[in-house]
Amino acid sequence: MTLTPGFQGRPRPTGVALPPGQYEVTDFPVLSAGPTPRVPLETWELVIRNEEGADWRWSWDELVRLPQEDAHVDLHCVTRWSKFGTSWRGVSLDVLLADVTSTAQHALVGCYGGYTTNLPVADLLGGKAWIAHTYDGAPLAPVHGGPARLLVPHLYLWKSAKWVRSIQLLRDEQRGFWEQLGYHDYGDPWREQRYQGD
Ligand SMILES: Nc1nc2c(c(=O)[nH]1)N[C@H]1C(S)=C(S)[C@@H](COP(=O)(O)O)O[C@H]1N2
Ligand SMILES: [Mo]
Repeated sequence: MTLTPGFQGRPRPTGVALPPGQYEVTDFPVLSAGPTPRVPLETWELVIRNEEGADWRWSWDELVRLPQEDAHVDLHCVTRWSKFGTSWRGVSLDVLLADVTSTAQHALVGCYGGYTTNLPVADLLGGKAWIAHTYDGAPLAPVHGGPARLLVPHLYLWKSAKWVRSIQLLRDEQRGFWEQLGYHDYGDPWREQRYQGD
């Protein structure tokens, strides 16, 4: 196996390493492009809109009554920190998208507070993405996206939209906040897709 130069973190299971250009942290940094929105659970909702403009909506009560999953995943931020072995609980996007009629291949995720990010619909499916509301056994802290955030840990963390509110399914790709500013449309940490053209 290849050892990552300069790796100083805790021992990792054989074959598990940092993506290129990353270093390990043990704290949980906060990166937000604006203030933390406060979203009361009574008015919280998640909306998935398909390419025809039809909506599927879930209230907080409806979300927490859906089948829940635990996810134990590594996080990789484009600012080069990675955090290993984080524990989350939430609803798989497979569950939410099962009801939705769509053949669209692109998604634009929207948030309370106005942040957006884009990714392929395929990356929301197949057990790779969750609407996460619990971190380390406790309600997700507002600074980290509570009451709920998208969690797509196989992509750089800017795709894991905090305070998630909507997912628009689109025939044509539409860029989100960081993507419009030059960050990568896909953002695979293992291929070091930080900026457009990487
Ligand atoms: N709504 C929203 N989601 C967001 C962001 C943001 O500014 N607003 N920042 C993104 C970026 S750049 C990163 S690295 C992660 C940081 O998540 P954390 O603050 O929980 O570490 O959230 C992502 N999701
Ligand atoms: Mo980030």
